[in-house]
Amino acid sequence: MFRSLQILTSVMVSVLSAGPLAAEIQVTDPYARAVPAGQRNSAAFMVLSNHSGEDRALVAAESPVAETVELHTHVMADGMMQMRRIERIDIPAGGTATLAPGGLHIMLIGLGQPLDPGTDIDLELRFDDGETLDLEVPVRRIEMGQMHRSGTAH
Ligand SMILES: [Cu+2]
Repeated sequence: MFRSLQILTSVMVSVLSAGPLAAEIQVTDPYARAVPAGQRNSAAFMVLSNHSGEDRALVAAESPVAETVELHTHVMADGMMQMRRIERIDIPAGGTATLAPGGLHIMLIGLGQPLDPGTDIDLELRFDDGETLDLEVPVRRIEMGQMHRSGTAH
């Protein structure tokens, strides 16, 4: 009897932390594409790392500089690279999601101001567990290379 009690008390109990889960999402190298005055759309990019043991997803974003912020990806359709709105960007447990020109991005639609290189914009990310993350995202000039000379794509 005494012996079994000893065994019981030595059992390791794993305590589930109820801490802020979004803190387990790390944002690396965020930036937004510089656009001149009069251009209505831009996009933001970053790497999202999930240090938690559960799959997470980015499900929404907001910014005071844009009327609408959407999550987008690029798909090949009819031989053309096209942007498509998506509901979520999955960040697997222990993994990353990379948002980059020509791929996944956060689309800033209806800009109320030019995005000048060297400035920052506020961007709020919302995750599937309801947590949010406030970012200050530097604006950078991005060469679109041979893909999009027009500067209209992201
Ligand atoms: Cu887009």
